[in-house]
Amino acid sequence: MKMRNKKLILLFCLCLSNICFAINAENLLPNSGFEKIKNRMPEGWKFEFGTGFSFGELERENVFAGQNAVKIACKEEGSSDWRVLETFLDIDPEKSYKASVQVYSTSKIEGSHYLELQWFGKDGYISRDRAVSKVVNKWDKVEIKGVKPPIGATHVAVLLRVYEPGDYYFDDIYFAVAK
Ligand SMILES: [Ca+2]
Repeated sequence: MKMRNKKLILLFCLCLSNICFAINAENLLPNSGFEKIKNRMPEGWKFEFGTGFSFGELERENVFAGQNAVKIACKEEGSSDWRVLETFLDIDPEKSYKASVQVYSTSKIEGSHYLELQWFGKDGYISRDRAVSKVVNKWDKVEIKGVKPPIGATHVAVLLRVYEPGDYYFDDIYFAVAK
């Protein structure tokens, strides 16, 4: 094969891998569809209660895809969320990140729930980026597109967070390097 053809093929492969990366960068979260179950809970995930009155459970009826989703039933204003067991993921501060999740909310209250990225550094919490769905009683995709971690950030907590009374269902969560 001529050298020029080899170069063209190489260039084509490089472009293809970049396109694949752009479309579907590796999900950094485990069990993102909540399909693997252990002790009646989604493996690798936990419900974290903060304040108010709410509880989290595995959902088997109102799901976006597959057999399972996660639910938060919030009875009283406060804060609680689903998160990975270790809470934090290490990040590369030079890179941008993106996240999305499918959400079904019964609440009409603005800011009732968020897909939330909380950035932390060596001295603790720095800032957050978040996205919300305004659609009620229907599955909707919520997205955070290409955010750069704040200066000093070393890790992130990806939270499916609820603040106001209502029932909230989450499925197919995604968190990845944007570029
Ligand atoms: Ca699922």
